[in-house]
Amino acid sequence: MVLLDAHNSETAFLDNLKKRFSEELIYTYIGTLLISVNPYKELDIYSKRHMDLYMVVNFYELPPHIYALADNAYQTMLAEANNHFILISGESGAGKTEATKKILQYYAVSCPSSSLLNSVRDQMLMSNPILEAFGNAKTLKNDNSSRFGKYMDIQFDCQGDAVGGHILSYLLEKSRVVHQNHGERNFHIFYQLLEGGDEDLLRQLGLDRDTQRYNYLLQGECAKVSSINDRNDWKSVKNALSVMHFDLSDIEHLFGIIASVLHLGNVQFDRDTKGNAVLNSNAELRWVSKLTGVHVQVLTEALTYRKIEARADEVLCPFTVDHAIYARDALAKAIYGRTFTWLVNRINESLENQDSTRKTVIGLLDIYGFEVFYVNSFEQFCINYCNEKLQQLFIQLTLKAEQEEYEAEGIEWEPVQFFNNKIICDLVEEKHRGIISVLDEECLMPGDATDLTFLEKMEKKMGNHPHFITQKLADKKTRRTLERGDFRLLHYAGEVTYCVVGFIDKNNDLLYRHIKEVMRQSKNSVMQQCFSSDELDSRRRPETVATQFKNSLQELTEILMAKEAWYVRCLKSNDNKQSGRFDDVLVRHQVKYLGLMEHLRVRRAGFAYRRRYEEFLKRYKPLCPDTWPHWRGVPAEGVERLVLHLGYQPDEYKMGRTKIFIRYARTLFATEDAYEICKHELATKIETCWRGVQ
Ligand code: AOV
Ligand code: MG
Repeated sequence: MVLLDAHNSETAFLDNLKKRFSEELIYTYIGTLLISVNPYKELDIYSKRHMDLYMVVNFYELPPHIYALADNAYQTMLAEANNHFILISGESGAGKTEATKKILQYYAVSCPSSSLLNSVRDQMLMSNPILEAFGNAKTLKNDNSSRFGKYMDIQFDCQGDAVGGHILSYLLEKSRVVHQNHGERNFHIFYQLLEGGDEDLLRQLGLDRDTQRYNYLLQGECAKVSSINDRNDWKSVKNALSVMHFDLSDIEHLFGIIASVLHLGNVQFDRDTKGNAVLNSNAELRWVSKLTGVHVQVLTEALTYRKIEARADEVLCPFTVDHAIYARDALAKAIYGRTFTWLVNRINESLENQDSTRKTVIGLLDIYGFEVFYVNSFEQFCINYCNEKLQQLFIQLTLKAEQEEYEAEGIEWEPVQFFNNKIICDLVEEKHRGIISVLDEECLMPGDATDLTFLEKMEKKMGNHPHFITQKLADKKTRRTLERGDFRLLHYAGEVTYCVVGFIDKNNDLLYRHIKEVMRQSKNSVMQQCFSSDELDSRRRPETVATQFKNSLQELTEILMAKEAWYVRCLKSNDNKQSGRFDDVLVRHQVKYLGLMEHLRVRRAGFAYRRRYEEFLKRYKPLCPDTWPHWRGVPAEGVERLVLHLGYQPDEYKMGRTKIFIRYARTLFATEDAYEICKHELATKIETCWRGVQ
């Protein structure tokens, strides 16, 4: 059952995964790392009965399961009173978001509870449908693809009660609001509102049920998706908003915003005789005005003129039609993106735990997976960069750290070779030299910078890099054709060709100051909070999108590095979302790039468990008469006495400089079981003594 002791070759490993998958055993362990292969069908393994089962037994005693990993993290957190996180990774559609939900459900349902805290749990669970409605969308890879990154801390008190939570969100793919590729949809919430909203609501919002009436919804030509029930999802979202105690007026304003985005998308412009943009009709803008409470004349001016400040004067400069469309789309993206941030903040207010006593946390990281489309743009560049960072973190915390620890502890060790993707992270993020730096330089250049000058600059700066190719450089490095406007990165998970068109614009993410001032006047309370005066007061240029993202990933890395890690590696079983089909080539590719074989080798040759001598002794000293109640000597010697007394065989453990290393988990579990029995006996003895005294 546990692969660690079974096979070492890639083919044997894959055969094992495939055989298990055919028996609907989608979970497999490598040590404590959990592999999950997407079954694309509902399995009867997530019931309350299953949760109860996994709650009471040791990790390896039942078939591998996501609940076992969740429980192990939870029990370790309780026993050691420290912070943990679960890194859930894998490519788009592999099952990360589903895995995250299963873990959250496990904590919400199985942890001890007091009725007071039940509302916290409900709210934690209910944050999901809301954020998925606003932050997920159908893509070609996944009908419910996360278009933002999410890190959620679940806070526990010292009894193990879930008492609060906090969510950090990362870079929402805002461009989807105004543009979708063929076969993809906008964010779910738009369709949910049109499909599920009652007649009265739609009337108040000036909306028609027909999605085809809205320019922002029709480009993908796939408003209806068989796997998605927008009407039911709408009900879940409404229910979730009420569980989270959103005010009725906030809810009204929230939907007003969603509707105003749809109306904005239908605002069209004509050219007047001077070539300037004029509104084609103001019917749509009147709705935007009604829903936002900004006067229609003011809105019209903001979408057709640019305000230029010249000394003490303000001059209005008319837009061309292209400029006006750009301003309209920028406004729609800004409204949606800021509303999403507002939602996350609002959810955090509900999840916040007021009690200041010490808490420990388990963090869940569910981020957009690696993705390659026919055309890849700035969004894929950011998403794939983020996946490089997570792979780097995984390498640092497992393969590299593990081997360095053996070395530091003086444990004999045969090093395992692995591909370190740091070289690709550096290519993207290095100061002054990486792609983001070059892009920022171009973005900050007044005037002449274009997507093509950005490409040329990259060619100059990183032309020799083994993971970077453009058409100019292609002959030397590869035979595969590239268009002039493309650059290709050789990511850890495969090659991706990016089209540079739009990089500068998307990285700048400019919203004219004039438009911000106008939105500030909104009577819609949510909108007011989204466009703050602080932003207008500040004259500093905001950081570019890529740099903000880079910094937020750096902060995330620091948050995670300070915690104990658990891993779920999700594998996609096939590219067609077909239930029960296991595509050997596809799975082999993922096993390769995720470094699972290397992980297996490191774990196999290594030790499943290690603890500092002091900690090990502190916990298990009651198990040996020499160490109980006190061991006054050197901790390492005490530990040696203890494990000899417990009958550890020489191949089961090694003594390092500061820690004991235990090869097999089963050894530790046997020790843990003995400890539980002993603890129970001790408690009974103490109770008997007390009775005697009384
Ligand atoms: P992702 O989060 O990894 O992709 P999801 O978790 O959304 O992928 O999974 C994609 C789809 O696969 C789900 O909508 C389910 O239909 C199916 N699925 C995944 N896991 C399971 C499971 N354990 N049991 C049954 N079906 C499952 V992305 O967010 O696109 O990177 O960006
Ligand atoms: Mg997801």
